[in-house]
Amino acid sequence: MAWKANPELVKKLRENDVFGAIYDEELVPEYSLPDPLLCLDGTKVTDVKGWIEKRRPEILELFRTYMYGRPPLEKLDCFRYEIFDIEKNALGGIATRKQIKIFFTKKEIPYFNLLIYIPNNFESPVPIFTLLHFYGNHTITEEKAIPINLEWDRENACQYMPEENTRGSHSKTIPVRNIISRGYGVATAYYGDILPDIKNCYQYGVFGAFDHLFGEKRPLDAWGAISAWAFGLSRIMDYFETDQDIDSKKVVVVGHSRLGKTALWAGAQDERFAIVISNNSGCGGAALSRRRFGETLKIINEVFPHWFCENFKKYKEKEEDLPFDQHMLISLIAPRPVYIASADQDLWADPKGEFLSTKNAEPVYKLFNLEGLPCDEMPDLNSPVMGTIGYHIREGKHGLTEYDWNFYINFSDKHFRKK
Ligand code: GTR
Repeated sequence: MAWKANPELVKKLRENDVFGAIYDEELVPEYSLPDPLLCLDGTKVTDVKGWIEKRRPEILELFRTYMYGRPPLEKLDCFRYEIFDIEKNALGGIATRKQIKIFFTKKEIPYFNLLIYIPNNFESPVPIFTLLHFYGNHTITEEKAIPINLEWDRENACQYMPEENTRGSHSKTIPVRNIISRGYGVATAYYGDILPDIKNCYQYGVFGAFDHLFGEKRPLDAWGAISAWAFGLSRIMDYFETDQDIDSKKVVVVGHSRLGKTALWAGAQDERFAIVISNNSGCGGAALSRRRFGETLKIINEVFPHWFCENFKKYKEKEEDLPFDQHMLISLIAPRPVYIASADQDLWADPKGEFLSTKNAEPVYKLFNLEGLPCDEMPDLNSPVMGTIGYHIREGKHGLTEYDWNFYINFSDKHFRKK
């Protein structure tokens, strides 16, 4: 049976709503989705060549110009990294830990620390999951060799030094031992080191380092925070290409929530990511904007004005004018496998809208003669579906859980360990 939102929950959300958000399926406006295969000049793409040479670049350009924005530079000429820790006997001997400082310029800041665990009992190079995280690397495991650094308090827009007792406090969101035992490496970094997630982020992180290249004024399509974080993910990928323990052809990029939006945008642009996974990414991520269900473009742009480029603000309450919708973001990942996951109680992120954009990316996968998403309507709760496109809706709240991870690993096994 197809999943449907719990009417009790809908009622409760409606009663407590302060944004004027839609939680009832009946209130979703009528809309029609742009065709991912229909070019701006009115011609229709009918083969892989047309997709790769014409339509894909066109769609990428639309997302860059009107939504996520673009960085002021194409290539980093002074990218450098410094490996400051290698421990072959990490996590009681099951993994090798590496820590790397990744610098964006010749200067000492900005940089971010990449924490990597590589399984010891599997043949290298290994496939690897990579994701940005909301807190410092020391919250992922309890290992004392992971430095505790300043973090950003999002609410108060200031920095603070986390307490020693926060070591391992977010270990549940990245179950490192489980991932390692399945033969995958895992690499993570704190997103605030790439760019702090605050309205006034412009002087910090990669914006502080590169925005002078724009000249006097930030253009209307200058990168927003999601683009900045996605840029960081691509720099992690640059590093992977230099590390012989990592199979850089088998990198899975994952992200939760705003970092799920980021993983999709990183994966859409950077074709080196072999699999892309979005966990509860919602509005501005996997969910269709035109449904205006839960969080809308108006809400997201007003609460988080720094996430997208200036041009995107024009589409507040004008979703139907967008030359794309989020199914086209997912279609940019084709022919590479992509997995989208929702949570039952996370109506703010519009699970049905996440499913529909996933399903509507399928015509592009079909062009490549690939299976797409093997179900026609929304699957039942806790019933993952996996083709080249995967989808699940699990019970519970907004969050990245061990349940989600188990299926991300199964999905990666399905595609990487094919006989
Ligand atoms: C919410 C935001 C969502 C989602 C989430 C998160 O406040 O409205 O778009 O990204 O934060 O990142 O946890």
